[in-house]
Amino acid sequence: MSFSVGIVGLPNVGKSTLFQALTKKQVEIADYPFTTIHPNFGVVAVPDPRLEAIAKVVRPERVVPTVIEFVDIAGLVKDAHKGKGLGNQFLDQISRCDAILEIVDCFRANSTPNADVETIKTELEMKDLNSKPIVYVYNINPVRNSKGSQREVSNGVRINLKTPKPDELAKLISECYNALDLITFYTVKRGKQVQAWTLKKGASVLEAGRIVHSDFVEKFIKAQVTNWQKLIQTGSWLKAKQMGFIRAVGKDYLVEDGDVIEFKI
Ligand SMILES: Nc1nc2c(ncn2[C@@H]2O[C@H](COP(=O)(O)OP(=O)(O)OP(=O)(O)O)[C@@H](O)[C@H]2O)c(=O)[nH]1
Ligand SMILES: [Mg+2]
Repeated sequence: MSFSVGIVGLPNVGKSTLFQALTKKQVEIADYPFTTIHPNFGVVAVPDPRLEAIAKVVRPERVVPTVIEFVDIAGLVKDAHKGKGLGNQFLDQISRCDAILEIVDCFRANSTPNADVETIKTELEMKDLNSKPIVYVYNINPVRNSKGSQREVSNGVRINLKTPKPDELAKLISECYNALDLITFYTVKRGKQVQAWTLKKGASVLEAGRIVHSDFVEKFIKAQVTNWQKLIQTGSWLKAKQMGFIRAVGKDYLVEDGDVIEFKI
C-alpha cells in the first residue's frame, strides 16, 4: 500500500518534467499542451534521516525506505469541471490521489502565476478537492527571475524543473510526504534489514502488521515497541531491552510516529 500525490497544473507547465526527475521514468515531454493524456504512475523513495540514523547503529545488509506514489496527470484548463479539455476525467484522477502537487509556470516570460493558481483553485473547488493537502511548486527561471512573481504560501517550493538539484528534489519529496500527514514506523530484521513503513495517523499495531506481512495479522500475539531514538541511544535492540526501553503491546496499541516494532507471532 502506498499513498499517492497527483501532479496537477495547467497544461504545459512542467508536470511531466518533474515526474521524470522524481521517478527516473521516461515519459513524454513536449512544448505543447496536452502532451500527457493518460496518467503516468511511479513510486519514489522517501528521504528519511531517522532511517539512516537507525541503519548507522544496526548496520544491516539492506536499508529499505518507505515510498510514495506520484501520478503525472494531464493539464487542467478553465472550466475543466464542466468537461472542458476532458477535465472531468482528469479531476477524477486527482480525486483518487491523497495529496496534490501543483506546478505553477514562473519560467516563461509571459507567465501569470497568480492567475494560474486561481484557475486551478476554482477547478478543484468545483469538485470539492480543495480540502486535499496541496504543495505548490513554482517552476522558476533562475537566470531571468530568481524571485518569480507568486503568492506567499508557506507550503511552496521554488525550483527550476529543467535542472533540479538532487537535494531540491529530496526536499520536495519530503514536503509531499509531510503534507500527507502520515506517520512512519520501522522494522528491524536483525543484521539483515532495516525498513521504514508508512501508516495513517491513529492506526493500530495490527494495521501496521498488515502492511508488513499478512502473517502478522492472522497470527498476531503481541508486538514489542520502542522509539527510534531509544534504539540509537542504546545501540541495539538487546541493549534497549536490557534497559527497559522495549515494551510489549497488544493489538489495539496505536502506533506512534518513530516507533520501532517487532511483531511476535
Ligand atoms: N525553459 C524551461 N522549460 C521548461 C521548464 N520546465 C518544463 N519546460 C518545458 O516545458 C514544456 C512542457 O513540459 P512538460 O513537462 O511536458 O509539461 P506538462 O505540464 O507535463 O505538459 P502537459 O502534459 O502537456 O500538460 C517542455 O518543452 C519542457 O521542456 C523549465 O523550467 N524551463
Ligand atoms: Mg505532461
